[in-house]
Amino acid sequence: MAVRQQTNQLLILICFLSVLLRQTCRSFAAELEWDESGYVLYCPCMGRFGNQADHFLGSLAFAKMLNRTLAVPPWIVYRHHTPPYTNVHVAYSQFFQLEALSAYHRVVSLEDFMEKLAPRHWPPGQRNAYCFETAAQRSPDKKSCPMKDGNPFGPFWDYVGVEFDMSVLFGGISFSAYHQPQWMKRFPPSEHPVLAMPGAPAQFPVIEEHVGLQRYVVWSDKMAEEGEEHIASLLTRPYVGIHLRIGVDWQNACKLLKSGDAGPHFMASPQCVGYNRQTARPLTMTMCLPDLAEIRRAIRLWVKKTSARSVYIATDSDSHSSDVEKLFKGEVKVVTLQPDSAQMDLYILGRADHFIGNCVSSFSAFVKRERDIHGLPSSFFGMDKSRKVNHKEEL
Ligand code: GFB
Repeated sequence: MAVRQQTNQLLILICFLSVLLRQTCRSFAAELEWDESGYVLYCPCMGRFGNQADHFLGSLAFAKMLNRTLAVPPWIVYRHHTPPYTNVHVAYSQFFQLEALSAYHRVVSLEDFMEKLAPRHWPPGQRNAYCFETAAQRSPDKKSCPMKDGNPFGPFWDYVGVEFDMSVLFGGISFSAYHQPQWMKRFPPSEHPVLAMPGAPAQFPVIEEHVGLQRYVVWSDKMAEEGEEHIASLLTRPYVGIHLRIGVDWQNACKLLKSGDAGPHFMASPQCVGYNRQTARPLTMTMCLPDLAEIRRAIRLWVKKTSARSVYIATDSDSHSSDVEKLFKGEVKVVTLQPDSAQMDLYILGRADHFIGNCVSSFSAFVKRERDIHGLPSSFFGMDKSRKVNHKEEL
C-alpha cells in the first residue's frame, strides 16, 4: 500500500515536472522564435554612455519604423585607466530591464541573438554588413564596410563573435522616418533578414521626437536596489543632485565654443537651448563649463528653493565638495560617491528632489530625460542666472 502511494506521488511529481519543463521550453522557444520581419544589429561605437544612450533611443525607433526586432547591444564601457584596462561589454540587462523595452517594440539581447538564433538563421558565410557608401570609401577597396576597423569596432564584433562576409552599401537615404519606404523597398527582410551596421542607425543627439522613449529605459532591480540603499544611507531628503562635467576632455570640448562657430547646437545642447535652430537660445561658455562661482551660485539657489538638506555631487573630476560645504556652514550634507560604475551616479541624480545638469553633456541629458518622464524638476548650470526661475519653467 505504502509503495503504491509512493509510486503515485512520484508519478505526480514527474507529471508536474514535465508540465513545468514543457512550459519552460515553450516560453523559451517563443521568446527566441525567429522573426521573419528581420533584425537590426549595430555597434554602439560612438562616445561613452550618454552618447550610446542617445543613439540607443534612435535605434530603437529605427527598428520599430522598419518593423524589425532590435538586437539590443551591450554597452561599451571604456576602462582604460582602471582594471581591466580595456573595453568592457556590459549586457543591457545589467543596468536596465530588457523586458521593459517590449512595451514599445520587439527586442532581443544581441548576446541571445548570437547564441540562440544566429547559428541557425544567420550562420557564418551569410553575414552581411550594411553601411553608407561614404563609410566604405574609407576601406582599401572602397567597397567594404569598416565594421571591424580600429577600437571600439573590432573588439565589439569580436566580443559578439562575428566576422563579416560581404558588404552591402547604400546611399541617398537617412535613418529618418522620411526614408522609411525606401528602406522597406531596398531591404525587404526576405532578402536582407539581418541589417548589421557599423554604428547606430540614429542621430546624435537624440531627436526631439524620440526623447520620450526614455520611459522604456527602466533601471534593473539590482541597480535600483543598490541605488536606493545609497540614497537611504548617505542622503537626507530633500536633496539636490548636481552633475559637474568639468574634466580635461570636457574643458577641451568646450573650448570649441570660444570661436563662436559652434552655434547654439553643440553636442547635447538642444535639450536646453531648444531643438529648433531658428529659435534656439544662445549657448554660453558657462553653460558648457560652469566655473566655481557659477557652481556655487546655482547650488545655493536650488538648495534654498527646495529647502534641501543634502547635496549629491556626481562628477568626472574634482567634486568641489569642500567648497560646497563651506557655502552652507555645515548645515547641508554634501555627498560624493564617485562610484565604480557611472550608472550609479545617474541613478542617484535621477532620484534627486532637484537636479542641476550640464546642458551640453549627454550624461546629464540621460538624467534630465528620465526626470522629465517622472515629472521631477531639473535646471542647468548657466541658465537661471538673471531671471526668476520657477520649477515649472525649468521642467
Ligand atoms: O556619458 P558621456 O557620453 O557624456 O561621456 P558626455 C562622459 C563619460 O564620462 C561618462 C564619465 O559616460 C562617464 O563615464 N562621466 C562624466 C562621469 N560625468 C560623470 C559623473 O558625474 N560621474 C561619473 N561616475 N562618471 C561626451 C563623450 O561626453 O563628451 C564623448 O561621450 C566626448 O566621447 C565628448 O568625450 C567630449 O556627452 O558628457
